[in-house]
Amino acid sequence: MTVQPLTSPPSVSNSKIITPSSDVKPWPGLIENYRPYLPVTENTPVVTLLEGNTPLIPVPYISQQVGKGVKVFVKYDGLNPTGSFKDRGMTMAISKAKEDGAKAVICASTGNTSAAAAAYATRAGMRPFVIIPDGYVALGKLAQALLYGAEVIAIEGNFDDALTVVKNMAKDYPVTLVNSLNPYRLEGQKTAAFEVVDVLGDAPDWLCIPVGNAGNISAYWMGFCQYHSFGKTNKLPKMMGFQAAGAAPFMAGEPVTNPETLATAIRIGNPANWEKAWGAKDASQGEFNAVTDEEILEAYRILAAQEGIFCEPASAASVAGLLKVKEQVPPESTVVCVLTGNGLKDPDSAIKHSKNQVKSGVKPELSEIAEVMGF
Ligand code: AN7
Repeated sequence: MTVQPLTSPPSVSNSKIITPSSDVKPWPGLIENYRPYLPVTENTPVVTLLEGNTPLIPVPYISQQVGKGVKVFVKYDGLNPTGSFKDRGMTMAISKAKEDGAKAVICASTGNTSAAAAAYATRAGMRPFVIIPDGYVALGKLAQALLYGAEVIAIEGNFDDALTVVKNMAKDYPVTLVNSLNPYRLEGQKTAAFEVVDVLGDAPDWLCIPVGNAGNISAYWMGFCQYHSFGKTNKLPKMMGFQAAGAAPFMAGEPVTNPETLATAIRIGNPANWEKAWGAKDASQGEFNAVTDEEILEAYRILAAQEGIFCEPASAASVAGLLKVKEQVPPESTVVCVLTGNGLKDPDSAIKHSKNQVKSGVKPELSEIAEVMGF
């Protein structure tokens, strides 16, 4: 049998092929990129989906709404491999669990943690178990957890009940807990603060962030403080944490027994990282505040329809919060709002709360379509 020699397509001359310059290196994932700042050794088996390195996007419409020459950016962590910031913590937690010889992991979740745990545990050859509040996990997140191979158990109870269950399971059974009580989760998540500083050249003046279990706000603060101690930033940001009004234990000053919000990701009444988050708020002279579901939805729609950025409702709490307290923002300052999850996670909310709806029942005729288009 003769093998045809490979030839270039005749219309493409080699001189026209653009090759990447040799100093452009592919992103190696956040553990490799920030290895000196993370509790890993050469013996740690790094489990990665090349998470991190998410864009810091300027949002001109929102900047204009705040006014006073304030520059607002969003850290769009919905572009991580499973669509949320949880991948940052999970690459660390699963790598360390694998180093310790774990065969199974467990988490309670409002959805995103379960998707990330399932993906990374599967990749590491471990069994993922996830406990969710029945009926309160967005469709995309559930779809992910199932397809990644998690064993999904829905309980009659809320996230706080699920967290209590998994803490006890991890004590009594051979499963490693990968909720944010696992310290490696926060170690991974702190890299988002590093990335913000690496792009801006310094810390922002404010960091606005949604708060649920309060792990992410604690992780960002750790990251900013660590970079500051290494001389990578001149300043530290004010940490501005926003909870949903119906699930705002930090405003109540005590756990909330029946948290309710359409932002199901942050439908949490008893945050596990309570002390750490208050420490971050106090040390940074920041603030906690609550935003109503209506304010969350308004920010959700503004992000999509004015900026072209689709996040999930819980993520929009950071922008809703900024717009709520915009009078307090110092002139000419730089503000980063964290968008924790991708809008595709929750298609039901998008369709239900969009001002725009499908125009259906239209015949495939030019004149009729033109009329619907307003021509
Ligand atoms: C999109 O997945 O708790 O304050 O179980 O999914 O660190 O809890 C999710 C939390 C914000 C709150 N935005 O972060 C879970 C879970 C989104 C989230 C939060 C979550 P934390």
